Amino acid sequence: MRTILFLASTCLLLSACGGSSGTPATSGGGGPLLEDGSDNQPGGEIPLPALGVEQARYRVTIENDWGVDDFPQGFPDDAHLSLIGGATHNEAVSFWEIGEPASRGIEDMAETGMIDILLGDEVVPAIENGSADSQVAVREYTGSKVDGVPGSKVFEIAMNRAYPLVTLVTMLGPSPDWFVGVSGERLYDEVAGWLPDVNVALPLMDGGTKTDITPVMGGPDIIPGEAIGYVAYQPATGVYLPSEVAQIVGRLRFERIE
Ligand SMILES: [Ca+2]
Repeated sequence: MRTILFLASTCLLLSACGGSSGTPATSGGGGPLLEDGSDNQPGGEIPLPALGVEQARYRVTIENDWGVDDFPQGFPDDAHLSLIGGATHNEAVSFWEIGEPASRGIEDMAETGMIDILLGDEVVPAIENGSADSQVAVREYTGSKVDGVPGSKVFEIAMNRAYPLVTLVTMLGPSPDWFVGVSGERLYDEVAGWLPDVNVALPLMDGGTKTDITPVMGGPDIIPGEAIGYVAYQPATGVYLPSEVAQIVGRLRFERIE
């Protein structure tokens, strides 16, 4: 499920979204075309410094595809992606994984939408012990999909070559304990250098700490928490159910800009 690439169609979609939000949809393209087909942006921008530079900056676009047309069961009026929290880090730390129980910080993020426990109790200690480089915190909501247009939000992150991974999470709200995100997504590769354009599909995740399975806050706890897994809306039955199959409800795009 990691780096799933959406080629031309997604680029067009993202460009449209960037334009509508007042953010230029320019790209750091111009480097060599990689085997995975990334950096396929048109336009003759100045090439970015290659491979080995220590630092890079990325424009991050999150898209929310959760909308009433595709997910009609009890679709909330105030549907959104909540605060975005995370870290840039190395392989010595992981903040969440499919098949593992949620940490307290991930549980709180998935249940309440807050990111302070994740950042204060998990990311800060990782920074102090040298396994993480920086916190990521975006304290704004991302709207739902309306009339076929995904909600979107754009922000930037700074990367250091010694910490080539990024973890980002945000609650699908309102919900019992559902969230989307990436865990240890790699933006620097020893062979390819800084990756110019990484696109990730975001499945709907269940944090494993609440029993209810409709898009409503709260409900009974599961103690101890179960493994993080997928939950998916079933159009045939009209309800959400735990799933073995990833159902994509959003996307993250990381475009190198410096
Ligand atoms: Ca659950």
